[in-house]
Amino acid sequence: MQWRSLVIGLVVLRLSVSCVLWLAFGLGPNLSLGFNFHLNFNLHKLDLLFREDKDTESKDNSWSQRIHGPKYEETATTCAKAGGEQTSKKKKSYLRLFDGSKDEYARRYSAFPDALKSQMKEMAREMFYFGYDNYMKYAFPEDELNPIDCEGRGPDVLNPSNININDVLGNYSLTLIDALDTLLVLGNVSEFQRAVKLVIDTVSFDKDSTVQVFEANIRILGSLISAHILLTDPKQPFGQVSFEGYDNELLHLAHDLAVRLLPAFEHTDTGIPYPRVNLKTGVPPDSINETCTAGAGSLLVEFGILSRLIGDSTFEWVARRAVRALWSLRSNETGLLGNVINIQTGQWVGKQSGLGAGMDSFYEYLLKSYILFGEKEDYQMFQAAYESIQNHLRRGRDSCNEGEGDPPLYVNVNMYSGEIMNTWIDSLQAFFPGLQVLNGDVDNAICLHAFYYAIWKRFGALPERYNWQLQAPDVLFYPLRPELVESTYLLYQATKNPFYLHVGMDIMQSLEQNTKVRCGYATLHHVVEKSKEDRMESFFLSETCKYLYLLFDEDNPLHKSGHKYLFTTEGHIVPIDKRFREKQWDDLFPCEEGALAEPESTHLSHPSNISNCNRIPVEQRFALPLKSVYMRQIDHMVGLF
Ligand code: DMJ
Repeated sequence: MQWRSLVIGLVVLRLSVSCVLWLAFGLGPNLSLGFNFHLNFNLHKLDLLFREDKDTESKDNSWSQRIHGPKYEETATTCAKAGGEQTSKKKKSYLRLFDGSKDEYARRYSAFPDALKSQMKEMAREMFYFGYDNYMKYAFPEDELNPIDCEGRGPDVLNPSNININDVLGNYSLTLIDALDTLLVLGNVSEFQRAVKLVIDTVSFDKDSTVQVFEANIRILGSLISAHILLTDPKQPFGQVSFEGYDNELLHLAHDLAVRLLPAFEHTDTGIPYPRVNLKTGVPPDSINETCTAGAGSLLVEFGILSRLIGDSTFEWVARRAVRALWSLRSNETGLLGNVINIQTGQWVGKQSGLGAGMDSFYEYLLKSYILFGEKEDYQMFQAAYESIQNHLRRGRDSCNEGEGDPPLYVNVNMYSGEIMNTWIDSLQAFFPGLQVLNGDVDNAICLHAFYYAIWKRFGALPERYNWQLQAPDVLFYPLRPELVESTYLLYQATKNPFYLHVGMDIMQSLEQNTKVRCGYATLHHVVEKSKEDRMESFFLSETCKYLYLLFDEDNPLHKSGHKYLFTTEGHIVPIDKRFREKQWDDLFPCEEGALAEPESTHLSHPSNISNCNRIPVEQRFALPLKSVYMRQIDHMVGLF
């Protein structure tokens, strides 16, 4: 209790100081405990420091100007002048403030000994088993483990409108299914086989459960087909995984589930699916007609693989129709999509365009579908979407590792006007650097990742929403999400820079320190106070632990077998296999034309089979991925010092 009083005391003190400063100098409130009020990331003030003696130079790259326009900049100037010392040091560049011979960043992140790597690998393994074993002991066959009370959790039958729980939990042993391929990544063939048999013997989808189509698809369907493919792979790269008597039961289960999801695609005027179905009875009569872009448009990877495995185009057809419908409704002006749409009218109900909640995996699956199936239209859509994102969502300096200006950041904008809608970024957006790596844009990936890592360092977690202008979380919980570690892993694969091993170690240590409880790892209710909720989401085992383990396990068969694997949005592994690229049926949409106009111009390069490592300049491979001056800048901007 004492530390809590101390923290509360500090917060009160901090608020009082902020208040006084706000009244005296107009510096604005800042909830940071770091007493960094001299630069509180009110961006207009920060920009002033970049001016140096280039007062006449265009500052197109500053967030504040691109966010608020030049008028705002003028007002801000007056405001910041009242703020004190910075403007009097007009000749001093902001970046130069951070330059110096003592580079503790380079020292801290420059090497990662092999012994430490092995230790971290073991730590990730133990983390997984602490969650998994306790789930099996206290919760199975229920969906999730309540890690504080050491109990199982199923759907909230007493409160059907509790979608936070009921969208995901379907009374189908969710955590066990979601964890299947992580067992193989950890090399535990016998437990994988035992788990597969348990699933075959105990799981049925003939349940009166209303679940979200998207969640059932990525967590259950995706895991079943991934496990099936790994089991039946003739090369058995993960060891002798196949077992006698396996008769494609996982594939049959996946098929059965997919058939139960199909009603979502019926009676919709646009082809965009309903968000939820009851596994027994189909779309509930009181279903809403609104869905989010990611929910409706991220089904193609799993549905496409299923279709190609069983030779029935239905699943791919409905998923592809939904993607095309969403795509055709993008703004003519910006090329952007909104985040919520009416599935009957095609009207955008949510006009916010961003990279996080409601939109994230839509972009992800355009590129991943292309990589898996080789359908040109998927890449054309991705390419055009990426260009719109770079044009309208990206703020900050042009180059991650060069020049002056704010660090690049992707903001939430109105899909039609491109105007900024708020000043927060969400925790889900931390997946985007991983997608940028996959697209060969390692430079941008490095910067965005660095921003999220700085937020992580400040809170020991990622708040669900972080307000970059206030330097404070807007939404405070952290449900053990994997996105930052996923990007960290993919950036390490692309660069092999030890910096990313340090990031992984930091993440793992914070998880141990802040989220470990009696029977597992618990959702953080409040990233500042570190209070907890009694919930361990299934993606902690399927993604967070998997990516952490793989980060430190360079010799994993996934890296060494010679196969190339793709991670689904739930972290399930699927081989990039010729058989998924072979056409089994004629064009799914033979008579339509023009649904997918070629993007007018593009300077984006096609992903190639050249290793991403080769795209990193040699000198950068042995230095920090982001120059320390820029790392300091970001750390400062999130209130770390
Ligand atoms: C997971 O279910 C998936 O990663 C999904 O794409 C987004 N949300 C969670 C993890 O945060």
